Amino acid sequence: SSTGDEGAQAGSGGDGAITVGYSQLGAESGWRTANTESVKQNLTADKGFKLTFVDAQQKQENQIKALRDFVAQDVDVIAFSPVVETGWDDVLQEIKDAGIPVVLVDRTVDTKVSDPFVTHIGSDFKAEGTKAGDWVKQNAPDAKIFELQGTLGSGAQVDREEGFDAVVGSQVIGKASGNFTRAEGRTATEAALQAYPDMTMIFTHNDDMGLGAVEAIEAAGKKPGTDIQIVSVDAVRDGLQALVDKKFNYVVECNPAFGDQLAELIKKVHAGEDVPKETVVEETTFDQTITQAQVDARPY
Ligand code: GZL
Repeated sequence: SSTGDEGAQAGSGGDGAITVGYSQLGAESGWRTANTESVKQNLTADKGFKLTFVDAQQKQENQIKALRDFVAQDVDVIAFSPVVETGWDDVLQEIKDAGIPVVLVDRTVDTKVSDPFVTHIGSDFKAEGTKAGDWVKQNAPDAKIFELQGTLGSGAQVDREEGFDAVVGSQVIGKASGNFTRAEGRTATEAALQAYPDMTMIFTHNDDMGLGAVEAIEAAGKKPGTDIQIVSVDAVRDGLQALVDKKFNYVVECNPAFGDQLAELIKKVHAGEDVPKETVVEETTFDQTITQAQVDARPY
């Protein structure tokens, strides 16, 4: 738990290190892998941390168990990226009662617990949806769009859909979730190609599902990026390669590499210093003018 100066050593991993319990939601996508890398590269012993990192395989019950274990271990700070927005009230109250500060990472929570976390760092998912919608409005105003949604009930899915649909919702002819994975993106697209034969575009909530959609579109004898355009979010290297290969048409970046900013936030939270309620990470967009050299230079 957070300590005063007299307790600086107690409960802080003994050697003055800040003990951090980190509940990562899974390893479902290239984005998540890069995010985990960034967290592990920055919450290191030589930077003053003692990190307990637990992967939940996209199961909320696994996250709740990990969070309860962190309370039992009386870590100094808890950081977590919630797989979905709701269902956290009990465990967030237990963490609050234990006096352990929470740093919310990436995805968001919807809870009735008052003041459940000290600070959040992540993307503005609604802005990402809006950017995708704006491109479609400009470049494909007659597109008939199938929306390939992320994990239903996750902040990323809810807000990307809200942002996108606010701009071009009238062009959306169908929706289904691919749970942010390549395999489920492929099966959802196979079904959508049957259900919506007049679709001309897919808006996918992440690159991994979009790459699964490419496989389904090609298996159906159609050309991704031409017969069926693809607008995606994340901008991991495989997604940007699809852009160079003209299989994707537009990619909105979602930046996973904020481990350094997270480390600074956790240090301030542990020290009881003021931190902003929200840190929105920087991110841009990419279209087919991207070069192979730019893709090769991407760190993840
Ligand atoms: C967004 C993150 C999403 C990514 C997906 O910040 O939560 O989850 O867009 C990942 O690739 O699965």
